[in-house]
Amino acid sequence: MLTIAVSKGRIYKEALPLLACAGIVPTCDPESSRKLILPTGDPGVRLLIIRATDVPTYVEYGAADLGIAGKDVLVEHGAGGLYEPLDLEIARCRMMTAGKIGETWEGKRIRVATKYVRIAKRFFAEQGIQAEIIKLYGSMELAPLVGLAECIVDLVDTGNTLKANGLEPRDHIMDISSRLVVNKAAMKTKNQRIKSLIGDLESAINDGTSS
Ligand code: PRT
Ligand code: MG
Repeated sequence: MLTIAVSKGRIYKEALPLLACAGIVPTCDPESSRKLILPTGDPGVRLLIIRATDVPTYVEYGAADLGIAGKDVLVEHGAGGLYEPLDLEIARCRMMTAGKIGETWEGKRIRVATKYVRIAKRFFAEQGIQAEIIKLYGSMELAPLVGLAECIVDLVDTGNTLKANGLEPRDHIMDISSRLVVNKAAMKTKNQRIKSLIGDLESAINDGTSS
């Protein structure tokens, strides 16, 4: 049995066509079903539907053999315990700093609100900027509007969320896309099955299946 951990929402939607190319088609939809374990047309493959930030944990402990997770989540988790053999080139966006339109923080000690504490700490340290990092779990855009922080570190795609809240993007920290991650023991014990899956996904990406 091959177990693949994936989060519902944008990653699931964009991964579906790629998985289909590898012969993996879930038999029900996680948005309408409440099932957390989705069987697929292949009796040897199942999907676990979990929170995006939990994917590296399930894979690292071997509760899932493979997973699909954003680079943001992997960097923040610390991906040392996992293999990351493939960039699936889906759910793309950019990790950026942002602040109130027209306001600058140059030369000041600043407060930074973010879900990405590790990434933010590293970025501001590299810039030589003194920053107090405030951990939030969502809706980071609110923080500068109510004086919790001068700056946020968040994912930006179209930029519409920032704009709708009177914020503007500043520094580009890194490009983000979703990656295939593999449990290190499973890579050995299920090597052939996993290698062939990676091969199928690779061809699907090169054929432009997800775009
Ligand atoms: O939603 P939930 O709390 O369950 O978990 P999650 O937010 O971690 O999951 P989900 O499904 O929202 O995101 C999963 C992954 O998708 C992330 O880890 C990223 O790798 C990837 N991804 C790609 C994004 C975006 N694009 C994105 N735009 N994740 C979030 N956003 C958010 C962003 O945080 C901001 O609030 O969308 C908003 C910005 O979008 P624009 O288009 O307005 O700029
Ligand atoms: Mg979300």
